[in-house]
Amino acid sequence: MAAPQTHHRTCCLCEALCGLRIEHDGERVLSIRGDDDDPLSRGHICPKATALQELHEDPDRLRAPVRAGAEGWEELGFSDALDLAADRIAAVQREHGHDAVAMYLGNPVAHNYRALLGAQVLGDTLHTRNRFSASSVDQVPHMFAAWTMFGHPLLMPVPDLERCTRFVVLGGNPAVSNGSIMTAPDMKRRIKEIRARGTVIVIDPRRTETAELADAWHAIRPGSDALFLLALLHVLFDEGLVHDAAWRSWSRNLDALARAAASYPPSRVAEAVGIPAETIQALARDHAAADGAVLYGRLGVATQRFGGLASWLVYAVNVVTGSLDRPGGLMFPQPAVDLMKLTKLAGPSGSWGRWHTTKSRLPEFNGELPASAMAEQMREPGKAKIRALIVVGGNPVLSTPDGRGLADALDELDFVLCVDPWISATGSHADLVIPPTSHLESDHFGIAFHSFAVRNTVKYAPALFAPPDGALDDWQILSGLASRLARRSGHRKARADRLRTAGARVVGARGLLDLALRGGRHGLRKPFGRRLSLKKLEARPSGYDLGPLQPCLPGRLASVDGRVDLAPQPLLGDLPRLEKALAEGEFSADRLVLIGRRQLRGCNSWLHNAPGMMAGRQRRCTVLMNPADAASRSLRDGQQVTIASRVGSVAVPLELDDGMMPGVVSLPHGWGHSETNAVLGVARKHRGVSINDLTDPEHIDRLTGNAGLSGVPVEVS
Ligand SMILES: Nc1nc2c(c(=O)[nH]1)N[C@H]1C(S)=C(S)[C@@H](COP(=O)(O)OP(=O)(O)OC[C@H]3O[C@@H](n4cnc5c(=O)[nH]c(N)nc54)[C@H](O)[C@@H]3O)O[C@H]1N2
Ligand SMILES: Nc1nc2c(c(=O)[nH]1)N[C@H]1C(S)=C(S)[C@@H](COP(=O)(O)OP(=O)(O)OC[C@H]3O[C@@H](n4cnc5c(=O)[nH]c(N)nc54)[C@H](O)[C@@H]3O)O[C@H]1N2
Ligand code: SF4
Ligand SMILES: [Mo]
Repeated sequence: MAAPQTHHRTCCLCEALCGLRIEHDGERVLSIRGDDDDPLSRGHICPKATALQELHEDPDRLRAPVRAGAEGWEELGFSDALDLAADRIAAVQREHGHDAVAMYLGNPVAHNYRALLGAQVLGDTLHTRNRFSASSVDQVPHMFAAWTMFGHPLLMPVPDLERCTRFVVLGGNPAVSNGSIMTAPDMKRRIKEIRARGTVIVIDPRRTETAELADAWHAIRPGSDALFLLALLHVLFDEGLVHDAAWRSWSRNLDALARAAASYPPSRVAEAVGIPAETIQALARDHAAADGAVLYGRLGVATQRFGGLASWLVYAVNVVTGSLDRPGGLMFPQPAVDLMKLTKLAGPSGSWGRWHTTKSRLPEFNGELPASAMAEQMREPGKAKIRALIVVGGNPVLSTPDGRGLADALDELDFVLCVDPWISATGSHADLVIPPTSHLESDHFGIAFHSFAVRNTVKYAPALFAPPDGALDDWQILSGLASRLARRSGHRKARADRLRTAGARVVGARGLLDLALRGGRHGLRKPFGRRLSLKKLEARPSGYDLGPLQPCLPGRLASVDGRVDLAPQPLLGDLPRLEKALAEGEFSADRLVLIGRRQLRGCNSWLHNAPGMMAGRQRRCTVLMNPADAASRSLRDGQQVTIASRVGSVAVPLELDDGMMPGVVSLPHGWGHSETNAVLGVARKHRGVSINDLTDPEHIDRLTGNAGLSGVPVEVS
């Protein structure tokens, strides 16, 4: 055995970007620890980091492409697999047009710069309007608000956790998720530090792990956040708590915002929201009085029927309380590789409603259609009918509404390709699965998440192990497929496609990253001398600290007039839909509704095959219910119950939990590893059920197209 060596890297399993020190002998990982010298994570890791070793060694991880044959999965070479995929996709596009081929990008794509750049090249070459991603079961409403208010969908501000004194968390559980659209490793320590300076408050239908660490928890009725926020604004305006400050000079439409809030006194919404009017009043007053208050809204705020409205109002509250762009408030990171600037180079920033889904008429946003409508687009006849699908690092059968319906629709398609290291529930329905190299066999740069980090830092890690001979990484697979398609293409832009894909392959993912670093905003600044480059980053394996977040408005705004729009027209136009829901009793406490939850030893649908993540005897896929709701239905703790929605039903064990708001039940997402052809030996033993066999494609934020995963009406028996 060779002498142990240390490799520095960044964990790619969640948004926290923790620095790792991996001891290895050149062939095998010996241990994985936190990197004390990493300027962002300062030594922190969570139990998931060690899964990187298990994922690398997992015998179920594919080392070669497989195709579905009469006798089950058959291995083939990478080059043959890419040729096969290109032939089948080109044939479908030739016969039925470019929209007949759809692409879905999953969450790991954002964690893998090679996949992100490769997917961009492939997407451009497909010329299809049927583009989808996990964004529309996640943060599209925040992007919509950022686009309409600040001018760019990626201009999403983050809480300045290092300096705030009052941190109010609406619909996020960072103690478990490790933070989202807020790259902030070691949330438990950060919460303690904020409490030592001030206050942490959680507003959530469940008394979450984060709520347990906070000063106060308020239960809120799922889907009612927009009403709550309007009432909060009502108090701020009504009691003269909106002061004159710098933000007035770079914002507009304050009057329209005040007019919108005027119709929502706390007394009017308290019952629907489930929070007493006096509490809403006190929350508004305390927020306005604190020096360094920040309101942070996340997944629970986005994945609901009024996610667009709620995301807008979260940002609006921060502006009118003087918190936007202020130390201790909600601030804009200034990363070394500025995604916003890069996407601006590629074309206009943001778009909405340029085309729609065939039957439900849901709008395109930022070049993508809602993932909730994928099955619909496969079934509905017409020019935009999907006949083939490419899934890159995604598992929509488990992660999008009515996953069962989607699985059935996949079986009707002419061709399904998954680019994935495993044969997942979605891969189970594929004709071809092409695996990229393991995470430890590729280099890493946090291209997406430095843009949302609570401190500006920059770091690059080379591959730990050399990939096996002939293996391809995500970039090589996706750009290789793109160049084959360009050669077979009959599109009027085929020549340009051939040039573009050839150019991209010559420069390579690493070369593109180097160019982006050299051209980035920190390119001419210290501490790395004149110009930042990959070479300089490689020489500093724990990365560079670029300092705390800095005020940067109005300069960083991307809106046409250089101002923040406090009351964007599309959002004002969505208020009648909220009014209608309120009038129709959508938020009534008599209706039992479903929400989701995350678990520490999981990563959406794909960490359940790592034995260390599944250790322990505790059942994890259970439905949580308030004891009072169980008593009124004569249900007992531990009993197997059936949960039914408009879309489907599942059977799971019941777990009583007085931390659940009455009228709300919670299931974790990412479970349900029962698809026949999936190859996941460990996960299958624990299977569980998929929450998305209950979530409803029609329970949606029609404004932004984001899935309404929270607040789905259900019955439990
Ligand atoms: N009901 C409900 N549904 C939800 C959620 C919820 O809270 N409740 N959360 C939503 C959210 S926030 C998200 S982001 C989505 C996630 O939805 P998806 O992205 O569709 O699903 P994942 O479970 O992340 O699946 C990722 C797949 O990528 C593969 N993979 C892992 N690493 C790589 C890699 O480096 N390269 C490639 N090519 N593949 C890789 C994995 O094997 C796995 O099959 O789920 C959403 N769905
Ligand atoms: N361990 C682990 N970490 C993860 C992941 C994982 O699967 N496992 N997934 C990663 C991904 S892809 C993402 S996007 C992030 C998400 O990270 P977070 O945004 O922190 O998401 P969740 O932990 O799902 O927390 C959402 C909270 O919203 C609450 N909620 C539900 N409905 C409503 C509502 O209507 N209103 C309000 N106010 N609250 C509501 C839920 O009870 C829950 O506590 O986590 C990432 N980190
Ligand atoms: S918190 Fe996230 S980035 Fe850090 S070790 Fe855990 S999974 Fe990895
Ligand atoms: Mo996500």
